[in-house]
Amino acid sequence: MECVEKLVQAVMEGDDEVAAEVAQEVVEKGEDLQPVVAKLTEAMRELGKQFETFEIFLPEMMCSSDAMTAAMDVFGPKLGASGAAKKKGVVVIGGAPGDMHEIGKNIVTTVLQSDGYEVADLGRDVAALEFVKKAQELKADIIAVSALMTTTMPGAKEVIRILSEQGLREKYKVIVGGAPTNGKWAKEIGADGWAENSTDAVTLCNNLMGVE
Ligand code: B12
Repeated sequence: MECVEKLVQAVMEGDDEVAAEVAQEVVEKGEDLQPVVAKLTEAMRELGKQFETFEIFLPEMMCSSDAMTAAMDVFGPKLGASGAAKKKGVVVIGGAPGDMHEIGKNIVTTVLQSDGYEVADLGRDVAALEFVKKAQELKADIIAVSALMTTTMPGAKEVIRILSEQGLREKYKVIVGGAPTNGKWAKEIGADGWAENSTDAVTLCNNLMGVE
């Protein structure tokens, strides 16, 4: 348990080298990684609050982002390895156009992969048309758009508009998420679902795919 706390501390302090090292220790100790990821997510949320109340500033936030990414890079393959053997579905995920935030999207990606989904992560600031093109190329089941700013939320609506315009809307389930979003907005823009966090994102995808 002690090394999990050390890991949370490394992320809070923004030390990516220590975060990577301790994440490796956590893996070697055979810890259940899902609750560890949940704790790190909680820590990032706490940092988010501190950022908003000017207790910490951009450089600190960026260091913590790097430390979180370093830990998730170590966990990613391990979470995948412990995941379901059978592919549950194909998800194309990305950050909304103009949105450079990626931590939450990366967590959702990793957790979906660990639950048996094939996930194509298009990265951040993804053009709406790119989501559609990739979904067609990969014969995806779900398109997932992550928006962290009120100004980038319309990007998700644009993805849905393009799908409708191209007569493809029925082919894909579209899900949305990110701190400023909510279920009401998701309904308003005609999305198939919204989830508050990575655990709920898995439940949402399972429900949409009709799997457990
Ligand atoms: C970290 C951070 C950054 C980092 C991003 C680093 C990175 N590599 O991602 C840096 C410092 C670079 C940054 C930059 C900026 N940021 Co910033 N940032 C944040 C902060 C503090 C935390 C976001 C975060 O990582 N949270 C932790 C993760 C784990 O949570 P999450 O992202 O919400 O994800 C979870 C859920 O939402 C959900 N989820 C996420 N995506 C999806 C997708 C789907 C499909 C589903 C189902 C679920 C889901 O699951 C995730 C895991 O549980 C937020 C504040 C906040 N409270 O959100 C501001 C915030 C988002 N940033 C903001 C702003 C304005 C900016 C900047 C313009 C600069 C600035 N003035 O601060 C630039 C934007 C550049 C751009 N064009 O995008 C504003 C946005 C305001 C708005 N208009 O809505 C916020 C709200 C802060 C604020 N109050 O001012 N930021």
